[in-house]
Amino acid sequence: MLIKRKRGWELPESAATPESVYWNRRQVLRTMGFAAAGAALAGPAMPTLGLAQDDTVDPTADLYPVEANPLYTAERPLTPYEIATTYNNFYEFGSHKEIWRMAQRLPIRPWTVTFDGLVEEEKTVDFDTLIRAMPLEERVYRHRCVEAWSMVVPWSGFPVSELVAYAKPLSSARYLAFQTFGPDHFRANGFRQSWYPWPYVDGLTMAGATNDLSFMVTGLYGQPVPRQNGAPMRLHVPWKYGFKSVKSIVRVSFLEERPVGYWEEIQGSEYGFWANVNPDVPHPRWSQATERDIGTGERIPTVIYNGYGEFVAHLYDGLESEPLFK
Ligand SMILES: Nc1nc2c(c(=O)[nH]1)N[C@H]1C(S)=C(S)[C@@H](COP(=O)(O)O)O[C@H]1N2
Ligand SMILES: [Mo]
Repeated sequence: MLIKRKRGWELPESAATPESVYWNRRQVLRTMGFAAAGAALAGPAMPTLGLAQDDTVDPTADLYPVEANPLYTAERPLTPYEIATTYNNFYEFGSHKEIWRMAQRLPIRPWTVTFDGLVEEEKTVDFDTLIRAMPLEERVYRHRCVEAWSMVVPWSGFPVSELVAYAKPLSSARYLAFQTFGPDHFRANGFRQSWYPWPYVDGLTMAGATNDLSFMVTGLYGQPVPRQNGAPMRLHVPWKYGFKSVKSIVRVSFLEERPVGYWEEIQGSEYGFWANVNPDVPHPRWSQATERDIGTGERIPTVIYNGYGEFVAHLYDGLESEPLFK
């Protein structure tokens, strides 16, 4: 039984919600005829930022907060909630840093996840069923984007190895591909860029996916993960650049051949399948030697494998001939 504790970063709703969403919600409630909208907004059961669109209670909200795993902490301060949930990359919604507004329109229920390819039996499961079969915990991970910014976030979720066990892959499976929703699910704004290879996809080796660090995220800051951060379920692979951390996953495929990721397809010359966070391999247009912490604004040195080398460096032994860090 997990004990619900009040956490330092559990801000009151009004403090944690960007002002425009907050006021917009008040507007909605007023339109609906809630005279005591102000009082209702202050209540503890109010939906989170991720539910600004429909104002329904997330059916998994009762699962949070989850117990923190003391193995995964960061020496840097946590990035404030309002920054981590408003400074995002989610190209389906556009390429600017304000996509969090657009993302509020993404329908996240019903949501199913399909397991296919080299598995004992292909299956499609409802997300709310899947999450209740998984052992949830919280991990503080650093998150480093190719664009040379980073943040530190308390993510909730479960090890990807648990998802792999649930999917029952065949021994012939060597790679996994994680796929985001496509235009058939929701016509996001960025889909207008029809020349891009939608849906967004990226992959890992079986060894990478079952490494202790690989984490399937369903929540952050003790709440269900907001849409702009990849609701209802996204990957987080902390030793790799953020582009591996596929958001809003609808399909997990087990493959014999290495999948080609969305970014690799668009610009393979920049960072490919094997790329890890590495200060010594610059982007063609900028250095990766340092990064800006978006919470503190400080510029800090970038560390190989984002500082997680003790967990993952061995994954790359003997792979010297692969274009590892490119
Ligand atoms: N479907 C999808 N997943 C995605 C992206 C995207 O554009 N679409 N961007 C990636 C990149 S480049 C980064 S840095 C992280 C950003 O995650 P965050 O917004 O939660 O910080 O999501 C990754 N996952
Ligand atoms: Mo990124």
